[in-house]
Parts: sequence; structure tokens; C-alpha cells
Amino acid sequence: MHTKSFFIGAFFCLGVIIPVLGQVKAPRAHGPVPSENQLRWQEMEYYAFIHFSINTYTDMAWGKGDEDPKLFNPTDMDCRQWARICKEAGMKGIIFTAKHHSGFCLWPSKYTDYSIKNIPWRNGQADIVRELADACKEYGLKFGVYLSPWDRNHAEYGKPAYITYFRDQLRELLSNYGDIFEVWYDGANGGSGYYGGANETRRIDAKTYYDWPNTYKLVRELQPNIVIWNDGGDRADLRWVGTEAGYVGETNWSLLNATGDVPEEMLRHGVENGDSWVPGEVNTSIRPEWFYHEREDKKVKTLPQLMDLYHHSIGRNGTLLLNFPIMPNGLIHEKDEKAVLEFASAIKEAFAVNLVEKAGAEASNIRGKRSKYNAKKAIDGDKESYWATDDGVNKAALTINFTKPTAFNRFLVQEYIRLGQRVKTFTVEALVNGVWKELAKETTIGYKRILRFPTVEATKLRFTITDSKSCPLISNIGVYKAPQILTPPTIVREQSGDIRITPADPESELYYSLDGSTPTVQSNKYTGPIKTNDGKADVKAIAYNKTTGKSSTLTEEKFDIARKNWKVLGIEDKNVSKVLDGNVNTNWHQSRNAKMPVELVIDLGKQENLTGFRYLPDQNWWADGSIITQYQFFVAEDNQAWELVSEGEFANIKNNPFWQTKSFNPIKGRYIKLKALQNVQTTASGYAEIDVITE
Ligand code: FUL
Repeated sequence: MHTKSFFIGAFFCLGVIIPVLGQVKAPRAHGPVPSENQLRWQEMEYYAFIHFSINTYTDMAWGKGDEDPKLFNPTDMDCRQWARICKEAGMKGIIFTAKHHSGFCLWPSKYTDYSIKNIPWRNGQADIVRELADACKEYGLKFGVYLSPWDRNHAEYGKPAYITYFRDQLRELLSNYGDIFEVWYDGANGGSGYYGGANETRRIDAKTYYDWPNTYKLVRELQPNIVIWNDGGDRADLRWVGTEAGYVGETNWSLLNATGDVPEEMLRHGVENGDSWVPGEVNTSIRPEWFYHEREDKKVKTLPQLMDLYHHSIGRNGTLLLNFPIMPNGLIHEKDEKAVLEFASAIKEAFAVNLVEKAGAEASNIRGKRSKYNAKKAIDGDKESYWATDDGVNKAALTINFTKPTAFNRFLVQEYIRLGQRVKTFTVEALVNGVWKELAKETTIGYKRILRFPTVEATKLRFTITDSKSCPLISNIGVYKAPQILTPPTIVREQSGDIRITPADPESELYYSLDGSTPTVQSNKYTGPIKTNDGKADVKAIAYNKTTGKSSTLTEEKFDIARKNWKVLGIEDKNVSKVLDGNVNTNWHQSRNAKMPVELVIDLGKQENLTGFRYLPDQNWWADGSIITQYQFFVAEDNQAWELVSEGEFANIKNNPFWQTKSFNPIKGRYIKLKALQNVQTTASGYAEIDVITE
């Protein structure tokens, strides 16, 4: 080669090579960014909650603060069982209710007598916080504490002295048990309590009473690597997502404004232009309630429910805090263990093979044309490298080229959030037989977004960012083919007494039993409504897919006496029958003009031997103001001489609006009356269902 042309050639090559060598300007942060503590926490993704306290022994959701400490007697307690299960389930840490609203302390706090140091169990020598912290260490799990700000036992609650007590306890927990990754301050403040014998209602202003800024200062001094969760007062490091039902919004910004209240609905989505990084944590229980209740042994979340939970939390830019209630004997129930381990293997199976590993990637725009921010960086499995576009290019597409037609049904994408959350909208398409087919049209991404869609076989996948706050930075993309999981059927008993079993997908066959046995394909095949004599029935059912030969997990429902001849009295509105129709998705509300207390009187048609009642509030999240929180329940033989058989609170019902079951001493009666003394907000009490329990 001629020397001159060699130099000219080298000169032009260099022009191309220089950007490759890294002269391209790195993207700058956009808007609020996470702290190191928040980043470390976000990468944990999945960890456990453990609810255990004095009210485990009284079958209540919230202890009142006057429970006898001697009741606490976990004969077989083994924190290593809890830690082992969490570890095997793929969780990264455990947050423990060191003190719940009852005020009962599960460590021997110096500052109160209301703790495990004053009970016969283990001669008052135990320290469950210590045992669990040690077990977490042994199993390589991080450890966190729940210290309820509301304390229904403490005499000074509501006064300044309690804040000193609260901080003293925090100091104990954050100084003596090693590293704490998260501290949890529940915002509940139901008002009434024992309060050292005062037995009264005390209201506080959750924003000012706890002086959060100074409490946070103390926390950060004692545990510099901690993240703080708080839904009741000041803005903390993490936010509640506004529900305990186990999901965050599909649009989920990890941002909020530092000042100013956010409506609960907004907590689900974050605030697009918020001025602070406050990511969402999805907290929910593996059973309907947080504490153990034997009646919920049949209500452990099913595999499809847990999979939904996974996709609605971790798959929507949140973390998942999944609760295990501890039984009175001190252990996690075997059904909960089985469920969570099945869940772990299903996740492993679903995301076992990332189909992009053998694929190529190209992008419509690459920062500095051919730089280290190229498309491959999104599929190289390195979370620190990322595909980026030029500044000002907020729309761009990345195409994955498969080497052969490839079947898939999951798409996973992650932003490089260290420099902020940017993507506002995007689409996913597949090239099927030479034609682009849209699979999804979505909003935010954040740390991680996972989409599910019916299986397609395609040669290419195109991920198009249609709008972004600033040049998008994509650190990871995954494409998977997850196996199908059959959803168990739903079982409903209509007011007529007929039992209907419905599959989640029409291709499934249904098999059921009425004798308590576990149904198989040899059991009764469901072909239409099942008639019952008196309504009572113990129904178990499975869905079965003939093509795959797979069965779903079991659905179980136990029904008490039929409601066929029941009548709601004194209400003209025809819709009132919805409270008896067996369908949890229909409801009826008292008139908006009603004045509390409001009553619902039902004629059972004949005398029954009653031992309890059940109330299910309106299941629509927007109806939460209508949920009854304080009630009285009466029984009469004649609709006149009413006897009060049960009264009190439906604790935590607003956040956890499931069936409320209340038992009372057996009584004969034909008429029942549920009196709502207080609702969450409005006076128009709402009801999805009312039922009774008979002997
Ligand atoms: C709620 C509390 O009131 C519940 O009892 C439970 O601890 C849950 C995690 O937070 O709001």
C-alpha cells in the first residue's frame, strides 16, 4: 500500500475508532436517583415478613394491649425453620414484628415489662429477635425489624414521654442485633387501646407526633446502611403502594414529592415528576391475614396467585415483601412452606433459559454511533453495562434477532436506574411469519419490568421506546418461555344453595369431591350446578387440562346453611339481595344520607343454632371508605328482643378487606342484625356478603 494513502486511511479509521475507545460522553443523571442503600435494597427484590405476637394466641388481627403475656407459649419455636424456608424460597432477608400494635415485645426490652422476659415460656430468658438475627446470619439472609409506632399497651402513648420510649426501643433494636437492612413503621393508629389501664381512645397526628426527622436521624446514625419504610408520617426511603392486596400499578414511577400528601391511589403509581426517589415495596401475606388463624389453613395463596403476585410486584418495578404468619406453636405452617417452595421452583423454571443469549441485537440509535453503549449491552448479562441513545433521542428501537424461529411468552426489561428512571412508554412486537405483531403496549419500566403474553413463535422481537424523559438507558433484556400453570377453579354457592364451579380457562375440565377427599380425574366430573340439601357443603375442586395431562392446585370452600330463604328486612332496594348472592364481586351500599349507626337486619327464615357471623366488605378498592370498622352483632328470635352477641373492631380491615369472621357463644335465633358503628370514611356502609356460622 502507498504510504500516503495508508496515512489517510488510518486518519479516517481513527475518526471512527476514537468514539469506540470511549470518547463518547457518558449520559448524565436525569431527575432524582436512588441512594446506594436504596439500590442495594432494590436488588434484593424478594424478602419475607414474619408476623408473630401475643395476638397469635387470641386469634386476633390486632392485639389490644391488655392480653395476658403468659398466653405467649410457642412450645416448638425454631427461628431456624423460618430462615431455612425463606432461604430455600429464594428470599434475601426477613423483616420481623419485634413489636406489633399490642405493644408486646418479642425481645427483652429494658424499657417495659410487657415482653417475653415476663412469661413462663423458657423462664423468661428468650430473645426472639436475637434468635432470628442469628438464624438469618446462619442462612445468609439480611435482617430487618418492624417496630409499631402505635402501642396499645403503653400508658404514655399519645404523650411526649412515649416518643422517648419509642426511641429507646429503636436504639435497643438497632444497636444490639448486627446489621439491620430495613426498619418498618406501620402507619396504623386505630385509636382505642388499653394504654396502661386507661382503656380509652387516643388520637395522635401521625405527621408530627413521632417527630420523624429526628427519629430518622437516630436510625441512620445507628445503621448507616438501612432503608426506612413508613406509610404513616414523613416521607421515608421506601413507600407503601397503597394496598396490601399484593400489587403495584403497571405505571410505577419510583418517585414522589418530598412534601405534600399523596392520595393512596397515587402510591400505586408514584409521581412521574416527583422530586424524590421513593420506590414502592409490595407487602402482602401468603394467607388473607397477617397473623395466624387456623381457619385460613385452606386459604394459603395458590401457585397462580403467587405467580400473579410476582409479576405484579417484582415485575412492575417493586420489591416483594411476602408474609408468613407464625402458628401458636412457633412454626411456619407446612402448607405455607409447600406453597412458597412451589412458587420458588416455578419462578426458577419460568426464567431458567434466557432466549436472548444466543441472539443478536441491533438498535435504531446508539449513543456516539458505535460506542460502548451499543445494543449488545442490553443482552450481555452485565447489569452495569447498558444500551444508551444519543442525548435528545428519546424514541428508539432495539431488535433482537433470533437464530431460528423461537417460541416465547415473557419479556423482561431493566433500566439503568443509577442514573434515574426515564422510560415513559414502550411497545414489544414479534416478527411472526414475516409480519410484525404487537405483543404489548406499556408504560414505565424502572428497575425491572416483566410482561406476560400468550406464546408466540417469532424470528425477531422489537422493543420500541416510544417516549422517555431523557435518552433511555437499558441495562438488561430477557426473553423466556415459561410453562403454563393451570389456575384452580372458583367455587361459588348461590343464594339458591346451588354450587357452581368455574374454570379460569374454558378448555379445562373440572373434578370435585363433597366428602372431604382430594379430587382427582377419577372423582366426580363437574357438568353443572351441584344441588345441596341444607346448603352445607365441603367442596374441593381441581381443573384438569386433557392436552397436557396437568392438574391445577386445589380450591376448597366450606359452606354453612343455605341462604335460600333469607330476606333482608326493611330495605326497598332490590340490589340488597347482592349481599346474599354468594358472588364476592357484587355488593350493596347503605344510602349516602344514612346516619351512623346503620343496621342490616336479616330474617333467616327459620330458627338456627348460631355460633358466629362473617362479613365481607365491598371488594372494589375505591369503595374502601365504606368498609365497616366498628360493629355490633345482634340475634333475636322474634325481630324484637335483640341480644347483643358480639361487638368490637374489624382490625386492619381497610388495608386487608377480606372475610371477617367473629364467633360468639351458641345462641338460637331467626333474625340477625349487623350494626355498623363506624366506617373507614363514609356513612354508606358497603357489603359484598353476609353469612353466619352454625353449630
Ligand atoms: C398493617 C398492620 O396494621 C397489620 O397488622 C400488619 O402489620 C401490616 C403489615 O400492616 O397495616
